Amino acid sequence: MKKKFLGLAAAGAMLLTLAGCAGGGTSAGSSEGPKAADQLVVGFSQVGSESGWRTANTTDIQAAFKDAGIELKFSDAQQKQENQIKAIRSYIQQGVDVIAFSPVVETGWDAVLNEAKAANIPVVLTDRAVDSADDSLYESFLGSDFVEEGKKAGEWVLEEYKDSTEPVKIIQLEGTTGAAPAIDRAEGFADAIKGDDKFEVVASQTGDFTRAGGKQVTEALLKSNPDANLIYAHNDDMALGAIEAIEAAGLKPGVDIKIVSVDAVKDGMQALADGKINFIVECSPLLGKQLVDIVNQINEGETPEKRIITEETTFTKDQAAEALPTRQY
Ligand code: GYE
Repeated sequence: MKKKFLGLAAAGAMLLTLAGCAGGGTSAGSSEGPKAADQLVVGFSQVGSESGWRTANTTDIQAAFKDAGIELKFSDAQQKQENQIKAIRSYIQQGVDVIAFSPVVETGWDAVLNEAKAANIPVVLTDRAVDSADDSLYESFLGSDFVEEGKKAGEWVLEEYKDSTEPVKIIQLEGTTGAAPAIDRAEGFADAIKGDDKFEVVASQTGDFTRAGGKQVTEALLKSNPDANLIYAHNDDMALGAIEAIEAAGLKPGVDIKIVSVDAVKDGMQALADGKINFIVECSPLLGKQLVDIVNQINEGETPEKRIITEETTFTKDQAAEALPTRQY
């Protein structure tokens, strides 16, 4: 099987030589000029399917490439960096025109990104950032400003408790350890509340951005912190898990324990409209169209913006009720 594949690859290389393309590379935006949309191939490595946000993000990206008539090779890494590295290596081997991926964690990408660079395949980061000193390893980073999201959550907390003189005990449900949105949402929130020492984060643990994780961590943390006033969840799914744990403990989510979260997916918005979550900071998963635009720019030999920040808002209970009927995700 393997031999046969190598044979085909060798035959392909010969054809390329005959066509006069050898040595120049065939990736999009190279000296041969732009390819037609139906000749373009993009390899996309998704984080996983850990949350409602992620599902919406996958659907949107797949639909956008279908609409554009561009082939999208898709792989789900099940929240494991090693799987993403494997997928990227496989896209390099297949000689796709552009590789896009949403890095599950920030660090540990330099080696594989250098391999893509050596193969002359441009890389686009979507949704999450990498922590690398060398920003020539990717063309563009498309996604939200997570520090800003954490700050908006913290500012809501400041306002909500502005008249209170009592201490405010906060449980933080962190996203996946080492992931850009977990690191940045914690940082933005901490920054917003640091000026007033009545706010105290009494416990902070990862729920891995999942509903089950949010439930389990909340169950445990409510036992060790029965006097907690507020939960700050790095995403709606963990907040929804927390609601289950709070109710199981005989308490009222949104009243006995307030909840602020990030994303604004439909289930989260419903819980907000129902008064079980108190405030949501939006994080849009609808990145497909912009990703297609970036791929087209690269194909045309243009330089895309290095950083494209998603526009987003925040929701109160009433705003959620109003937005729900037409909410896309
Ligand atoms: O907030 C969360 C998801 O990377 C912005 O990942 C994304 C986050 C999103 O699992 O729900």
